[in-house]
Amino acid sequence: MTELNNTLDSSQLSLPKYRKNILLVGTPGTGKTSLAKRLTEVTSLEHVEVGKFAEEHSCLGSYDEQLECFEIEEEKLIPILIDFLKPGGYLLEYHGCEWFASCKIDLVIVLQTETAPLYDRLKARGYSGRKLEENMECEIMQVILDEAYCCFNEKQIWVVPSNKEQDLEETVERVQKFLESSN
Ligand code: DAT
Repeated sequence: MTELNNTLDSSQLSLPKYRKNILLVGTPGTGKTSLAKRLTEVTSLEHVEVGKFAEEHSCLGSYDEQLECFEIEEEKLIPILIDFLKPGGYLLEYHGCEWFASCKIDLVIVLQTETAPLYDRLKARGYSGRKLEENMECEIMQVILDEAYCCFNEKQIWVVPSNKEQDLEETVERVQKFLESSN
C-alpha cells in the first residue's frame, strides 16, 4: 500500500477533476506563482504558466531587450489556448489578462500588494531603476485590475490582497470553496 501511494501524484489521488478555468493575474511580485503552487498542491487544477506554454507551442517572437524577455506571438498563441482550455480544470498564470477575453475563463483572480511589501519583493528580486518604477506604477495605478474590468464581467473577477502569508491561505480556501460549489 505504501509503495502504491508513493507512486501516485496528486492528479491520480481522489481530488475531483474540475471543469472551471481560473486566470490568475497581477503585477510581477504580487504572488501569482506562490498562490499557483499552493493551489496545485490542494486541488486538481493544472497550472499553465502562459510564457512557458507559449514557448512549448512555438509562439515566441523576438527578444525584447528592454523587458528582458521574448515577445509572445499572441495571434498564434490565443487560438491554441482557446482549444486547450475547452475541457476546463486549468489554472492559467500571466501578468495581464487582455489576451484571454475570448478563452473559456470562469474566474479571474487579480492579486494586489501594498506598495511597501511589493517594493521590498521587487528589490529582493534584483529589480531597480526604470523596471522597478514601472512595476510599482503598474500596481499603484491598478493597471491589471482595469484590464480585467475591460475584458471580463465584474461578477467573474475577484480582487484579492496578497500582502501576508495569511492572505494566501485565505485565498486558497476561497478558491477551494468556489471549485466545490460550482463544479
Ligand atoms: P509573482 O509570481 O506574481 O511574480 P511570486 O509568487 O514570485 O510573485 O512572489 C514574489 C515574492 O513574494 C516571493 O518571495 C514570495 C512572496 N510572496 C508571495 N505571496 C506572498 C504573500 N501572500 N505573503 C507574503 N509573501 C508573499
